[in-house]
Amino acid sequence: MSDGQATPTGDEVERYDPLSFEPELAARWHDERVYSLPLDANTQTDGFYALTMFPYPSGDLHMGHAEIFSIHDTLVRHLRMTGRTVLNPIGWDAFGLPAENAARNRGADPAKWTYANIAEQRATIVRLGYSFDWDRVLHTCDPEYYRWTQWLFLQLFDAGLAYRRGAAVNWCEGCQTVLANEQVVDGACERCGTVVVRKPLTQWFFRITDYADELLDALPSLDWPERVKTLQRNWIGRSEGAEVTFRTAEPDGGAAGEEVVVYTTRPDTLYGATYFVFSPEHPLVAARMGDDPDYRVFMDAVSRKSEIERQAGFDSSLEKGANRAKRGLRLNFDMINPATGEVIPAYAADYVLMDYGTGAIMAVPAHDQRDFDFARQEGLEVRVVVAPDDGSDLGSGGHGRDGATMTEAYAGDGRTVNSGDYDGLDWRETKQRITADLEARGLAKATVNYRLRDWLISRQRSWGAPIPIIHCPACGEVAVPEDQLPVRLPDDLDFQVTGSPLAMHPTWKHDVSCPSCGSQDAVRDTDTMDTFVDSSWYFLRYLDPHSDTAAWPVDEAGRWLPADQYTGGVEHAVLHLLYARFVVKAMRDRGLVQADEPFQALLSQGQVILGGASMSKSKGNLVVPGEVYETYGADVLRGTMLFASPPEDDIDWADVSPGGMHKWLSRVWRLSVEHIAREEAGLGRPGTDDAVAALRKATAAAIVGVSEDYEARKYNTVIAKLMSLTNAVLDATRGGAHGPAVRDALETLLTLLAPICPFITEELWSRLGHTDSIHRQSWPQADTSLLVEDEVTIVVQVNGKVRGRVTVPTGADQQVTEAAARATVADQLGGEVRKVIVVPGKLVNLVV
Ligand code: ANZ
Ligand code: ZN
Repeated sequence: MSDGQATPTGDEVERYDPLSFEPELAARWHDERVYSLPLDANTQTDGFYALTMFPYPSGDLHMGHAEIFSIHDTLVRHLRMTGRTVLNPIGWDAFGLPAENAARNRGADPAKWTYANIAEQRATIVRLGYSFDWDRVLHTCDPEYYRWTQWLFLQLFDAGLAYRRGAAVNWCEGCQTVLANEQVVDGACERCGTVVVRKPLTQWFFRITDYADELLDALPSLDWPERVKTLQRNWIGRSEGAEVTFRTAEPDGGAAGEEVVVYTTRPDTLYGATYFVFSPEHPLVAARMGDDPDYRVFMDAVSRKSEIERQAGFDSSLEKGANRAKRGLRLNFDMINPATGEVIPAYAADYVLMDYGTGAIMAVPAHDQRDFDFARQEGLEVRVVVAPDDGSDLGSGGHGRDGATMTEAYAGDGRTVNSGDYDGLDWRETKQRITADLEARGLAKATVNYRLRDWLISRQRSWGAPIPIIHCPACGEVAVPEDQLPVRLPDDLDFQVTGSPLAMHPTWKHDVSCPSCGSQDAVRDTDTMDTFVDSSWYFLRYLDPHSDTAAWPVDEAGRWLPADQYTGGVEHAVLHLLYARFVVKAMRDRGLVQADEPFQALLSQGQVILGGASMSKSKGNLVVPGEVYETYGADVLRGTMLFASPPEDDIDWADVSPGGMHKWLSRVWRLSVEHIAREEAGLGRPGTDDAVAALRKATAAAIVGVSEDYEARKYNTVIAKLMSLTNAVLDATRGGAHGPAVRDALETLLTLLAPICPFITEELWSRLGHTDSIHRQSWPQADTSLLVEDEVTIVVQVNGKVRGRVTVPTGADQQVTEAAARATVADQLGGEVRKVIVVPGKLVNLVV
């Protein structure tokens, strides 16, 4: 900025130095609990529940946190200024493996490690001015919290929604633990690199599949991004098909053979089923192949493949590739196709999963890519039974309908062929008829299947909420009585042991007797819960986070749920959101929540990347909020984040300019302090009428435009418009205006900017002489009369054809308008005007 280096009074203009006032304001807002919503305000009916995904406390905040919190806080501050009562809590998702790893690798105490990280993150959040309710802070690792996580488990247990069964799990020998699919990378443990194997283990599950239909059907009612809904829909994976009964072909030809049921979504392709595949774990495979050495070798190889790899083979939507080779074993018997009566070969192959459908399939290589790949690999027949409607040859390049020359499966629409009486029907019609015909013969049953599995919640780890169950030799699984909760973690765990420190603790699990029969032989369950259980209900706990009488206040849950707005990363689009939805529905069914859903609206912000790549410590391209803060302060960091893009888009830090944001805020600062100095010096001259009118109009226009953009959450254009208003103020002052219109414009600018840059606006607001906080001001209202244009342009037509345009004063009457129109086209009339049609403010049509 080139204008004036000194105030009108001759003093040096004070530079914008955010770090000279931000820390003090931040501390005050925090210490005075300015943004706390008292518990008795819970009863408010106009309440807005603004929820943001709570952070995991590993190290300090990263740029992703700064982005989400900046978006979220802007939303919240704007809502408050528009008069809403906002519940804006924060907490920490504080259980989990990293603390345990720190304990194992560096001898840290997991609790100390966790709370130290929380303290660091909290300090950063305070410094950055995020207006959370510091009275409602929770940490999921606090006994006062996990007591109720355990209570939640018991609710589900009591409802029959928590159960134990044996399941093949991803097992890491190195960490001695079960891994979630996401923790298996290229078949190895994400943390230690050990090859992951499948191992049967007794595990706790939550019966989320009971809610599969509802979880799916309610999606349209949610104001969520389509892509997130699609991810959930695919994860639930509902499909309609039929279970069809096949039989084993017995060598003597006479015996009836054993029944084996398959699940298929395409019963219409039954005539194209040229072979049969069992999951390797299918009981019939073991029964028939038991001692076969090839079978042993095969099973050994299969067990080394992780669930995730097998899913990849199973999921036809994933790209085809060399690593998708399917492992198969020809079995020592055949099957009979119930439609054709043909004897078809039976295989076991790892692309068929035991826990989906029935664990066995009819393979239709012409129309299923997985089967096609396997058929080509094994040299099996490919028989076309669906022909494209347009009569084109499959694979067009002259392949004909010959399965032998197809290069990939055909999964499109078409007519049924090679299928006896069904030939010529649309495949959907065939699907219905074949299903009905087989049903009539007792060979099929229409069924619905889901990809969704029950939620495996047990972890053989120790920095988590212990599962509140006691195993008694006489009574079985017995719930820990509620008044004995929490089942506390011992504080003398040895993290150097192999396996679960909790299970290896010498006394912990034995220090208990059966609550039901008193047996001293009872032991505690030594598993802890998946941390997704902790985060599946924290938004309920915020309603009264320190209560020791209830997990949450049921009445108030009725008022606050579903949360009006949830902001967070798309990485949680599936599991966390699905689990929270399930828990709310299950609790609703116990009368503990009224809502059907936890989160009505969802905003998934983009990622912060650098030069097109994701940031990471290992790549050495990590920008941390702390650095930006040290140089520029919190407002610049926040403003930069929001100016970079609309909230949903990624931010490439290589393209943004904290320097540019700093420059603009410096200009706002200078304009304000100069104005204040002028007023104090009695130099507040109004300026010319034109300058004043132009500035007042720019101010009103900014209020209208910016308010709309806030509602639409287009914070980047909010900032752009405020930059324009800043320029309008600058123009006015350069033109000699220094009076009330400038003050109004500056105060409006600051008020409109307050949700984004809370510090500079608060500081200047107080320097402008206000004693109350800018954040408690109500939202500015525009004087819209200033925005009415004083002239309008009218279209002039002759005989309905446009012949010219003319401007008339706004609100001009018919006569004036008509006269102006006639004058404009006088030389084009060429005759007497017979009729005049006037559409006020728009057009005049002269008919000659
Ligand atoms: C014959 C067929 C023909 C199939 C065709 C598909 C296309 P979705 O839609 O995901 O539910 N399938 C069934 N159980 C399976 C298992 N345990 N492991 C691997 N694959 C299995 O998938 C259903 C289809 O996946 C079923 O329909 C079956 O293949 C296969 F042109 O049967 B289909
Ligand atoms: Zn007992």
